[in-house]
Amino acid sequence: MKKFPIAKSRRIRSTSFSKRVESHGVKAYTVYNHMLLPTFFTSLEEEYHHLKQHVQLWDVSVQREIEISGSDSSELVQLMTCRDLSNAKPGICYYAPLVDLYGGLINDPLIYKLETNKWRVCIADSDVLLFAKGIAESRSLNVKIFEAKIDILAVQGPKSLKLMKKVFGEKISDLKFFRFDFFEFNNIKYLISRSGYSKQGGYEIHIENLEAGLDLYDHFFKIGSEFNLKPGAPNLIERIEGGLLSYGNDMDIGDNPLECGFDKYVNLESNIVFLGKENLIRIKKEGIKKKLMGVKIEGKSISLTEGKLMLNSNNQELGELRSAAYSPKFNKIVGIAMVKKDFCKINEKFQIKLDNSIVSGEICNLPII
Ligand code: THG
Repeated sequence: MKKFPIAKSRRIRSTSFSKRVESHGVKAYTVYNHMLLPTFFTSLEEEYHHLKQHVQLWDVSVQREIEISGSDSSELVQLMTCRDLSNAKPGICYYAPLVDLYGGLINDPLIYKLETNKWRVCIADSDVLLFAKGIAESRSLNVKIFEAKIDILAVQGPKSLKLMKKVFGEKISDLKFFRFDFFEFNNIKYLISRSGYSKQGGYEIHIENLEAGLDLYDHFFKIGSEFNLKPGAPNLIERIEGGLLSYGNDMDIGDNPLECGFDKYVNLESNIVFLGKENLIRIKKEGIKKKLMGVKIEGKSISLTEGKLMLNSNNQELGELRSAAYSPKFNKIVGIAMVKKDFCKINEKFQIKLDNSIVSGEICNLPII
């Protein structure tokens, strides 16, 4: 397949690490939140194996942080999400679906409460800044909303703790999954969360001093060879197997959080106020008509770049393939599909047309095990 380079411009923003990533040999970028996101350096498959055995450093600055502060900031953050944040505490990461008036998914960020009236919404790929500003204006809320000048490095993989200890000291061992705290390197303080877009474990370093961040990046590679540290990026194969959803790929504004399996983050019983609450209550009562499921498909390669790929059975469409990649673990294609409710059964068989030939597949759970 012919490949086309991305023409860079001011609209397609670089991160403070783009030059570093390029000197380390990035092979392809995608665009996410109007910004460059590396996709791989060697190959998806090589990096998949490396990520599961060693440790990687990722430039995930595209996970932009929308800062919301002011006396009405908690009200605004709660208005945007169906997850009950009324008891949210600083130091904890909250994965929270953002929904519109109709219950349609706007984004699926990690939300960090920094202090009583200061939040950071670390977003997936959609313009949450505009959504937040629209709500704040229409309700005359006393808030300040802006995209923070923060870039993020993720350290991911089974050796991430050992590497992080060498840089930030023994204290990092105390940090539990989905918690955040402040740690120092070279007299600079960093907010670090034990989180990241892989199932291999790791940390995300939120960098405000972008100059110092470059030194940190170089320091990692100076000391990382004993852990076989390599540059990397969110890995398509690993994240599909792990069931980590990708906004804009697996789900979008035409899907609601119940269809995406976010049930435990849809808190309809509590007395919180958020947009779309009435509609989500109705949707839950009526029952959803489709749901995100895992799929396994016979085949060695797949490309989702040209139009929709439908799952069929007996001349009936039973779902739409939203993400897919060849998995060396299963020696099959693995994917995430939005499947009509009647067909959301484990081992349910289907056919799919790939490259003009019809191949078979079956529905499975997420994560794919
Ligand atoms: N890290 C941070 N911000 C982000 C992402 C991230 N913002 C955009 C995007 N990624 C949001 N999407 C996800 C998807 C899954 C997870 C995090 C962000 C995730 N899920 C865990 C899981 O499914 O196993 C845990 C969920 C839970 O326990 O609540 O980690 O990667 N900062």
